[in-house]
Amino acid sequence: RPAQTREQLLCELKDKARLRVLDGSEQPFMSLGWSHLVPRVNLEGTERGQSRFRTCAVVTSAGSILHSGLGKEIDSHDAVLRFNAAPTEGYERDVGSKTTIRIINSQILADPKHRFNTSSLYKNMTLVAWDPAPYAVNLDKWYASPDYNLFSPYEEHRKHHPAQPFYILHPKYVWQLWDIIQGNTKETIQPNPPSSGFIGILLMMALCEKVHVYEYIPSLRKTDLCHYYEHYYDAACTLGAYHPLLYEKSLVQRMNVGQELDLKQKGCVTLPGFNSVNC
Ligand code: NCC
Repeated sequence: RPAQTREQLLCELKDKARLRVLDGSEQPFMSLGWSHLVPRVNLEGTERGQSRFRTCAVVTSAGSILHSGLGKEIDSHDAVLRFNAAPTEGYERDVGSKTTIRIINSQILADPKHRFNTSSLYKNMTLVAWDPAPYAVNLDKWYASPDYNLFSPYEEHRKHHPAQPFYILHPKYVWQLWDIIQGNTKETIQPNPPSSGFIGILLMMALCEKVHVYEYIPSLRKTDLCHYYEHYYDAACTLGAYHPLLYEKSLVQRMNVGQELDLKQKGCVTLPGFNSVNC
């Protein structure tokens, strides 16, 4: 049954969207020795019931963040999450300069054009990667043929930079988020995983007391410019084609506890972290 109120929705998410990363305890990763490969500290960083960060910012890559002047506000948060290859250099006034966590899809690891191993975009921060595995996840099959090969670059990177926290999201977590979106949407949504944006928002709700999301729901600056960092125009970047973006976004809008004016002027949605939700 779909959640009726904001409180019900938040409680459903808190209950079902439990953060899960590959930890080497399942096959084939167990035999591959991944329990020694993955970071020893867990992503949440603290005991249950305590948040790792107080206030957090999720900065989407949407073109509408250009000329927002939100940089200072974004950097004032304890932790800032960014996506894929989104840069800060040259855009500090609008997007800030702090990056605490970066979520990357498997294309970033697999496609040489992103220079994952050498680019400074992926250094000095926590990395969280994911790959669109099939819905009925079989980890052996997924390891043998991921959408984009993220496994060998991950293994390499862990060996060369063991001190950098770097995780791969469990595909069951990604599909669990899809189930929650479908369960709260009247229409039948496409059977493709949620966008990195939705995944990042839910991840931060597990890590922070309060989450401020910028330009996921577009402000009055709404534009067809896909990303703030490149000259490419496509309304599908904001509204969705492959990802169920429209449905993810309406779900996030239903969870907003912030002001209507913040949404219009800053494209800012405010969400309570799971530890701040009492069910
Ligand atoms: O474009 P992308 O996403 O990297 O953007 C990150 C997240 O920001 C939100 N967004 C972005 C643009 C926009 N106009 N409105 C938005 O709301 C979305 O929530 C989005 O998830 C992805 O989700 O991983 C995605 O990645 C790109 C691409 O792979 C990477 O940028 C690496 O080059 C995908 N584009 C293509 O595959 C061509 C995109 O579909 C989804």
